[in-house]
Amino acid sequence: MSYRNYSLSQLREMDARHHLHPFTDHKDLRGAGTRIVTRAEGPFVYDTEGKEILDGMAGLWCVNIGYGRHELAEAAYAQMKELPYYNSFFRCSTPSPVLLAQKLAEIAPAHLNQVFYGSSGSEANDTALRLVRHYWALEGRPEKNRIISRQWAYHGSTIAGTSLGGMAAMHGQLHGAVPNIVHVMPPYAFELREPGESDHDFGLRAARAVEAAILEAGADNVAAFIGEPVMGAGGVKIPPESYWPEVERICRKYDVLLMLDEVITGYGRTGAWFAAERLGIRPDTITTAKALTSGYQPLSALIVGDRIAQTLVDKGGEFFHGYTYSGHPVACAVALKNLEIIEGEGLIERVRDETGPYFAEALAESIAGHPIVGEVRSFGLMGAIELVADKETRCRFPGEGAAGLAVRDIAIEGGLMMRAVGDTMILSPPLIWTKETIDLACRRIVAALDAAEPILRAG
Ligand code: PXG
Repeated sequence: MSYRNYSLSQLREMDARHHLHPFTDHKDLRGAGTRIVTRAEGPFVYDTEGKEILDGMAGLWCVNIGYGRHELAEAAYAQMKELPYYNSFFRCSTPSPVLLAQKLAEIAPAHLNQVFYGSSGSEANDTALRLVRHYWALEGRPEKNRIISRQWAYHGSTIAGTSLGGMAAMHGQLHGAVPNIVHVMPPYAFELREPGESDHDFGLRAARAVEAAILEAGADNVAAFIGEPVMGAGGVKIPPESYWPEVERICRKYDVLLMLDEVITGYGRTGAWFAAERLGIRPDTITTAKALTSGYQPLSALIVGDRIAQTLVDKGGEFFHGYTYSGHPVACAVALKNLEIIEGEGLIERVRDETGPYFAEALAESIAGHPIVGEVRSFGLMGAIELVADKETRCRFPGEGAAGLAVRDIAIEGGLMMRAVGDTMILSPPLIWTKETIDLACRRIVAALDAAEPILRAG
């Protein structure tokens, strides 16, 4: 039955009655109701009232090729007709995950050549956590199992994802995290840099927090460090250039594996297939999901380095882990078509050479000077705008996060979907955005900031 048989108020009422939403205060939602999005095309989404909204978040950081790409629908349809599902357990395989694994090995850094599939970034990180611990156990060092992560990290919402992540509110509801995971300071200069400290020095200090955690545990007890190249859900926190090379040096020094979570940064967002390339580092695992299919199908791929894969093969023994939908043929067929489009349309080069630099300039020129903006920053097509009450002191508005929510709601009303992380406004647009789309977004951001300012100042 089509949703068109229902009125907007009926849909909203059924939503409220039966649908528990992710990351939602349900009491609050029952009062406010949901915006029901029914259709999308190119860079725009449309709600039931026909309102057109420029999607500054690419869905949830995932719709890299934009909406309405029928080629992906056709790839799914063809695969469903031929073989909708078969598993990859028990010495079976199907063609599309095989072809996709080969493609991922081709585009990933040279030493990463094996792929383990799941359906979400959270699952992929669960796999990554098990795999690095299994690796050290196979190497005869089962006690080398501690994982170092960072405060404000987001690695998913399953128990492993939440435990790896560093979101205090999520940990508060966990009632028992996966043991042996510790969190160190993130490289978030806007709030953590000392007065007079250079970006470079701050980056080194943040990296050395990783070393301190290794030394505290004893290197023989530390399996891996995990981090997002640029923290996404934590607020587009971009590390100083000194950070990642120093983290990598420290990991190598103590023989600690380096796990990169590229669920957001993977597949072009930073102007490279993977941010690892841009940062010039050699991770042992790369977690990917989201833009692997541009969100058209749920699919994740943990891309595994030769060192770990070789041990799995050489030592043997079953790795007791996997999901019904590991290597789902329809999702993998859609991913193959998506990667073909990203490559064929030169979207990565476009971000690297054209829209990424233009996005940075546009934020600096049209947003940074606004009286309630304390900083703008971007990395490829990920951007952040820090809201402040006082530009000089960078003092925030009262009521933590309230300014962010106000600006977000005004921006959506004005036709731009932005996300707020506390008082940091976030953008992560589809890679199909042009310079003109960036200009349009900036006009809508300025309008939202202008409209919000008097309201925020009035308290
Ligand atoms: N790692 C990273 C770096 C992510 O950003 C995940 C893992 C988990 O992926 P799944 O597919 O299990 O959700 C993510 C997901 C937000 C938001 O509000 C961000 C994510 C998911 C939902 C909301 O910014 N990132």
